Amino acid sequence: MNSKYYNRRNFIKVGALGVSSATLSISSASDSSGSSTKPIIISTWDHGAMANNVGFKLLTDGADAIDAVQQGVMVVESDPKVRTVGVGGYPDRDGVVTLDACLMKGDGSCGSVAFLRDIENPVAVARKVMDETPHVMLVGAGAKKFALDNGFEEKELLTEASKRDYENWLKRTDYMPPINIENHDTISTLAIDQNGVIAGACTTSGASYKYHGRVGDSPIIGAGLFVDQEAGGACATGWGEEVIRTAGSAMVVEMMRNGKSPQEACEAIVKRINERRKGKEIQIGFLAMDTKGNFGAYSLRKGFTYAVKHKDEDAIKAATYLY
Ligand code: SD4
Repeated sequence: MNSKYYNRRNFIKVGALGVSSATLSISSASDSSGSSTKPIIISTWDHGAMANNVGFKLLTDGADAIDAVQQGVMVVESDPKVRTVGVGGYPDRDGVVTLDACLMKGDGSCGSVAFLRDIENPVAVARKVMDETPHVMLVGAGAKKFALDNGFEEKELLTEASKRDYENWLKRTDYMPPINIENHDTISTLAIDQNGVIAGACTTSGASYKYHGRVGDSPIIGAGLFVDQEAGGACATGWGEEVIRTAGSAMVVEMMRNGKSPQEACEAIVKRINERRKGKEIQIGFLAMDTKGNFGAYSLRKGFTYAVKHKDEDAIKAATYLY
């Protein structure tokens, strides 16, 4: 589906919007934010608070959820201090930063790019794919050409810090990607706007020191992200191969459609993944929200955090977990 034929709105520019460091509390996981909370925005990890600040301001100003999630995650993509997304992301094992991103609306319109090089904001390219093409996904050189043709500028994504880390990694490894609980931190965001429309976005530099050409779950609609206006949305972070194998986010949404709460659905998918692969060495986290704004989160291992923002709450929470 192509949103051009749906409710296409003008792209909202928020260049003047700063990212304030809101006072955030760490609290334990919450199953729910009450019945019918909107607007609301939730994002993976502590850096999700940056995305939430920008997205929530847009939502309260009346923006569409798809614009809020996109603009929110773009701030994280552009921040070189976030080493797992966009500029400054860890490179692959050949020293190249390659990015994966997608976004999706409750009506099924979606766009995605994968294995994209040299572009600061892959999620904005994914938005163009959604709005301007009859396709869902562009990858690699084709995605880059599409971006350049549409006015995106080429940018070196490998920062000095990432280059230094890569050179150190080369010295102490066998040129094999690490499989461990630290190898993650994708930003995935879900939002409901004032009209009750739900949307999500997901963007990452993927698993650090991955094989050149590897694509994770994050840009795959149904794996790293899935949103449905009737059932809700879900997104993932962590070792993407397991999320792809289980069609993770689509599965969570289907479980919600069949009556599970967001929290129960996140727990069920993580337990299913664990049954297949006793993955104590990996981390996987899911975040889900139903169309009333009830949300849940659960991870395989301790340590998964997520940020929540709505009129009554601005917090970073610790997800409950299996191990
Ligand atoms: C992936 N799910 O590429 C992503 C990893 C991640 O920050 O969360 N990266 O498998």
